Amino acid sequence: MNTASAIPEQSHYRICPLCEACCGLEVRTRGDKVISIRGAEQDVFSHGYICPKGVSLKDLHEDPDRLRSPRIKRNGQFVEATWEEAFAEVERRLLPLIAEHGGQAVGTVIGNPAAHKIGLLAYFPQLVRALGTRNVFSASSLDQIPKQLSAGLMFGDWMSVPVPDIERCDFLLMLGANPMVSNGSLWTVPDYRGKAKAMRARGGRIVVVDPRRTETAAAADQHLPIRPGGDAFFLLGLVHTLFDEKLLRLRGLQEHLEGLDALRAAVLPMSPERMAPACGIDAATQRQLARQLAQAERAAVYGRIGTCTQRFGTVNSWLVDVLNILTGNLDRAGGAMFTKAAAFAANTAGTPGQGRGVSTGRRHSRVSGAPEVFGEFPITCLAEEIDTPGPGQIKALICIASNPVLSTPNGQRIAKALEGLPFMLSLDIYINETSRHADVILPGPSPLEDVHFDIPFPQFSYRNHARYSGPVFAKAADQPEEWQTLLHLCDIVQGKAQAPLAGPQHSPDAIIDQALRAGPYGLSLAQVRAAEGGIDLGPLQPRIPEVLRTPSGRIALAPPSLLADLAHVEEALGAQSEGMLLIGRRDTRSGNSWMHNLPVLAKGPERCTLLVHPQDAQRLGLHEGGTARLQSGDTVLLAPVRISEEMQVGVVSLPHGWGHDLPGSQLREAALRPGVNMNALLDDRLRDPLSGNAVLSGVAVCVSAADALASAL
Ligand SMILES: Nc1nc2c(c(=O)[nH]1)N[C@H]1C(S)=C(S)[C@@H](COP(=O)(O)OP(=O)(O)OC[C@H]3O[C@@H](n4cnc5c(=O)[nH]c(N)nc54)[C@H](O)[C@@H]3O)O[C@H]1N2
Ligand SMILES: Nc1nc2c(c(=O)[nH]1)N[C@H]1C(S)=C(S)[C@@H](COP(=O)(O)OP(=O)(O)OC[C@H]3O[C@@H](n4cnc5c(=O)[nH]c(N)nc54)[C@H](O)[C@@H]3O)O[C@H]1N2
Ligand code: SF4
Ligand SMILES: [Mo]
Repeated sequence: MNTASAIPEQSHYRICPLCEACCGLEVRTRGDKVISIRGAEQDVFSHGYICPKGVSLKDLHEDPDRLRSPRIKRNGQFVEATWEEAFAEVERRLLPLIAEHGGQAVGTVIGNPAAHKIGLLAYFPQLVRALGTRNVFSASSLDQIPKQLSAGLMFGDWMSVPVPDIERCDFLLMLGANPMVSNGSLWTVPDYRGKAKAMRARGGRIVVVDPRRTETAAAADQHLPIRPGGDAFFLLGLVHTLFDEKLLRLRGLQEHLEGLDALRAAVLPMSPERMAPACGIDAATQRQLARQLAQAERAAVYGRIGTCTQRFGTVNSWLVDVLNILTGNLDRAGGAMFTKAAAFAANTAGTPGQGRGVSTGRRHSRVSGAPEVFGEFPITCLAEEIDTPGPGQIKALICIASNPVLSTPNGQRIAKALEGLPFMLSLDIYINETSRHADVILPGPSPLEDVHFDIPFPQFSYRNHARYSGPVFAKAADQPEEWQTLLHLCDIVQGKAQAPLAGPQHSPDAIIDQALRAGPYGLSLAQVRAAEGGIDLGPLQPRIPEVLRTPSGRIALAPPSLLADLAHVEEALGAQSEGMLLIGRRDTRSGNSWMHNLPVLAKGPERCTLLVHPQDAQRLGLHEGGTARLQSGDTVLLAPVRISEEMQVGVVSLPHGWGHDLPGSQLREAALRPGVNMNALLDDRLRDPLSGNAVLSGVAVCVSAADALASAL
């Protein structure tokens, strides 16, 4: 008998931290080796579903490029350091800057993976407070902040975002989302594919509005190819039709609404006939869809990132819920409903049915004067806050689980700004396009060494549930938890560098237990832990008026700032753009900018390709497998061409998160097929002014053949 087989195989339950679906996984191990990763059948929420990324946790755990100890930059080179040395270096470099310029001069960025990690999410605010900085930036302003703002204005809390009750729904209208690939966003719904299939098998209909015939659109009943950026016009056409054709059906919502007349007046001029040219969907189709929505027994409208990353992101997000309300589908079984999370939800705390609501613009960014939203400034203001001299300039940056050099429009300006920055600290697990600029890098443990309890996603889930998973492996003795690192940074900033790392009484477990006990189900951590695979808390239930936290205790149907923005929608009606419109796309085997180093995901055909409609390809002289030249301003990218009828004429698609050929990154696998960074083409000044969200879609670029000679042969 050899020693390997003498070590028993073990099975561990682990919630996947890699996307919003939060699937339960079964990780089988022997000793310190991962043998297999599967969907956990016993999971009450995901029932055994898994995607290829879940399997990649093994590669992530084993990745030789993943940092297992801190790095300090000495003479331009990273050297390995102990934790003591690294913390001492932070103290030595950061404290004098704070002493000279104040805590305000320290910028903070927190990125996407933090949303899945309680150790980062729950303790980041303490670091911000310890610094006393207003310079807080995050991936939210590249993503969902418009939806949070519209939900906040309408329902009173930033997290009160209704989700489709897909298991009881008959008609789903979906805009700007591709859950078949993304696995859902602001809608925690593992196995969307299976649920959509079941819905259609029951006779339900799914209509997808997307510039590209995506995987989700191809599997739906109807695909409406919208002009990129055209959603506000389209949604207004639908809302107008509901009033115009007297299709309103408010059901029990009527007594909980305010602003119906103001809304009616505002949409009066927005007829489908006027909106059609701007959205590319004809008036008859808009009217018919509005009728179908109004007549469906149980319908839901859902809009996601494609509707947020536009000039009218907040208006779009608002109109999606206006449609849910006017058709009587908000807060109703089979419609768009509010999840009731077991812990951490502001909409289960305080006085039920009333609250302070939300506000924005309590302060403004120094250079562009962008309003603060949800405690943050737009991340597209980061570079200018670093590279524009003057009082209040950012002199040091703490970047946590974020890669803005690749994920943010004009990331090349951020890279340049970081080069000139007096001090940068990264909390990251790789030396990548952003962390290569750091002076100190502090890595977190492997995800398999971490506890998992989600704060945001159980607030957007298709079903109520409570789940927790412990670490699969013990971490190295000297490796701090990420929350300990954050708390120790607070100590350093407050001049208490000698304090020991925080003990278990400060751990996430203690916070989770408290939050569960204070939550609406009165659970404890011990109870949730004991139930491996989680506790099912049942289908979504109606929550109006209890869920509302608006000052009036009503749903605000016509928030003044949104009505005011309609004047700009009106102005944009006749706008023309030149060139091809560029949109993004996600791939099953990717996770934004940082998962291209994992062999199990990296294999297969090249994925950073430009999708082009055959007619455009012919007109531009592009051919399958050839090279396209994309230009915007001074920036030129070369990308391999794929010709596809999924595209609409005049629109091209390139995925984001690529461009792994920058000097100094240490991502060996990713560097083999680096791809190009589509964000290098985007303009960091283009934002939705209400939410500060970046415009990532529908931006005009010049496309031509880079290999014109080759194609002529
Ligand atoms: N053009 C375009 N751009 C986009 C988008 C788009 O659709 N189109 N999407 C946007 C969206 S939705 C988002 S959310 C953003 C995401 O943008 P970012 O917030 O920048 O996130 P990622 O690109 O996922 O990079 C995550 C970083 O976290 C690190 N990391 C991973 N795991 C851990 C961990 O456990 N601990 C720590 N400390 N670090 C870790 C990775 O190494 C990487 O550096 O990108 C946005 N950018
Ligand atoms: N495999 C994989 N999964 C992921 C990620 C990943 O990178 N890879 N990222 C995760 C993250 S951070 C997020 S936020 C979620 C996002 O999850 P989703 O919101 O589902 O994101 P996408 O798949 O980008 O789908 C957005 C869709 O909007 C469309 N679109 C573009 N412009 C417009 C427009 O003007 N109008 C309309 N109506 N549609 C438009 C695009 O063609 C695209 O199909 O995915 C998460 N899941
Ligand atoms: S769908 Fe998301 S949560 Fe589920 S296994 Fe894949 S990456 Fe993990
Ligand atoms: Mo995101």
